[in-house]
Amino acid sequence: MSTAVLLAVLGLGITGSGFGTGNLTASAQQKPETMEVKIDNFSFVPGTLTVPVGSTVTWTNRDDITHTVVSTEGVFKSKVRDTDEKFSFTFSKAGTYPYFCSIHPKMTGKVVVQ
Ligand SMILES: [Cu+2]
Repeated sequence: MSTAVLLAVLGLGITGSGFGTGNLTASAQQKPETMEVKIDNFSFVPGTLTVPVGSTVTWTNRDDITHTVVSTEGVFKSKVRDTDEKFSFTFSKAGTYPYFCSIHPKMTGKVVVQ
């Protein structure tokens, strides 16, 4: 799933053929992107990520222990992610989306969609 989305984004970037496909459809003027958040040493890096509406954010666990990515407001929730496992979510509405790791609740981050 995340590989397919990434390939779709790369393909659109090269051909410039538009944004009409799949879950990357966006109503905003800004170009949707695929952005990465690293989970490293019990932290989300970057802690605050700002993306255009329609962007897909992929979290990758770089720790050797498990983590989760859970929206504080229940918008998204990953399964338990082990080392090098990923979780992706596409943000189709503007807003601020705080999240945390349900295993280590002191780990917090947020995605700002505009
Ligand atoms: Cu954690």
